[in-house]
Amino acid sequence: DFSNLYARDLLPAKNGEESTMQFLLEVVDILLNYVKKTFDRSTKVLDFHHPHQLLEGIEGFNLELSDNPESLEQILVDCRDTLKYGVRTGHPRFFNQLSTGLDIIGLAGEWLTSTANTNMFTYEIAPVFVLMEQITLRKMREIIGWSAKEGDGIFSPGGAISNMYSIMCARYKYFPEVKTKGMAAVPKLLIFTSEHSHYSMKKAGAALGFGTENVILVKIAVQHYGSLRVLQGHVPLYVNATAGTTVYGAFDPIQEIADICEKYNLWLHVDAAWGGGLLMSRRHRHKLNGIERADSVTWNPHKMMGVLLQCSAILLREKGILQGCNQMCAGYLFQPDKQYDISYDTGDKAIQCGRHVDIFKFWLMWKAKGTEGFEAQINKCLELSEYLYSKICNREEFEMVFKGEPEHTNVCFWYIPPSLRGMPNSDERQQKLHKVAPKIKALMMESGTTMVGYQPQGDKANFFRMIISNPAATKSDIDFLIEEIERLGLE
Ligand code: ABU
Repeated sequence: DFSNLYARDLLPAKNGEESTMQFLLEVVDILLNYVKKTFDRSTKVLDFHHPHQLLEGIEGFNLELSDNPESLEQILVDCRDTLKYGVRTGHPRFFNQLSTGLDIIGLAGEWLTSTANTNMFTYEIAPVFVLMEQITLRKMREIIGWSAKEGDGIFSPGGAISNMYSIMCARYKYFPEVKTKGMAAVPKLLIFTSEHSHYSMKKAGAALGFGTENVILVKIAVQHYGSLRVLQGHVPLYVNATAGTTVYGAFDPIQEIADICEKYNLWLHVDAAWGGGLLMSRRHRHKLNGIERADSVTWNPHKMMGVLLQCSAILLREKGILQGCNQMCAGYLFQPDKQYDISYDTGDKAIQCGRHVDIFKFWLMWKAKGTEGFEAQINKCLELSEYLYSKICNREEFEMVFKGEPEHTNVCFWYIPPSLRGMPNSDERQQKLHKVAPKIKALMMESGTTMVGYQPQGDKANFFRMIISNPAATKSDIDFLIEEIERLGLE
């Protein structure tokens, strides 16, 4: 009975051991139930409520903070409710995002990480995690095809930040004075990226003082890079090639882009946040051929490799740039006269100070699966997307958004309701089609049975983007999703 117990009765309270153990066992029980249900296809993916319903305090779930402490009984109820009204992103029928799944070893790793509750900035306070990060980054560089010894890298809070690091490093490499003198001391610099690249390129352009107008979107075909549109008085600095675009899962031709970067002495970054996982697969890694010619790579294990959020790496071919670019030598953290090799105080490579331990769950998963375990997991997801594509590509109920088999697990399609089938293409048909995916998605969320994303792209009406990155998904889940879209499409 926790109704008369409070946080103040738990450790470090005197005689708090017993109640602490009992309380944590209850929490573990809640978590284990959630884990079991996540994989149970008879449970829903979500129990949807509108924001105002949750804010009003549905079934006693009160989100407001109070001045008085709540009993541990209530805290346990809060834990249950938090999971109850959330979304089970590990459910085999959750296809909404690039990062899905609930890896059990990863989960154990995350629990341990929180228990250790340390900070990645110095070897002094995170000796084991810092070494794990170094070893894992070295392995990733080897897989990219770089000399493992020479490069560098760091885990960052997501792909957008990893991409931002790459631009900072490029700028520092060519114009080191920017660190002390700012953008006024350097020419007007241009960043090139493909039309379908992630919006974080523009975001970084804005945040780093380039200006979004100086982030030039290039059509994916390489001949357009060949005639990079250079504005008068501007200096091209950096080209981003995307390996696995967010919506289509397309791969830019890295070899050809690398040729151009070499010719014009430009920094080549490969945003493989989504596609990087395919490097683990002997069957699919050819899609990233040429990545070894890049100066930097973003690779998010929390996407295709199923590592729990968050886990994103920025990797660099050359050692020293990351440190040179970001180092501030704060005396209270990075004392030069420590008793150990201070090159392991990696925190000054980061733009943040405090840094979460993202490495342990990934390292533990790699230990538990081996490289070949990741390979099998990734191959399976790609096979499922091939299954989905072959299942719907020739049916009158569906229309594919782009021709040919998808390169990644993104399968993009329209559901065509009976009223639009056989109707010639026109503005009216496009306008009606544009409303179909949002309507079905809303019904899907309200029934809670499955989740898949939709979006417009360019002049294309809203279409579904199906993603398979959860190793728990099977053909039966793909069948279910298709049947569900058809069922809801008839409502
Ligand atoms: N950073 C891109 C994530 C997008 C997605 O999960 O759909």
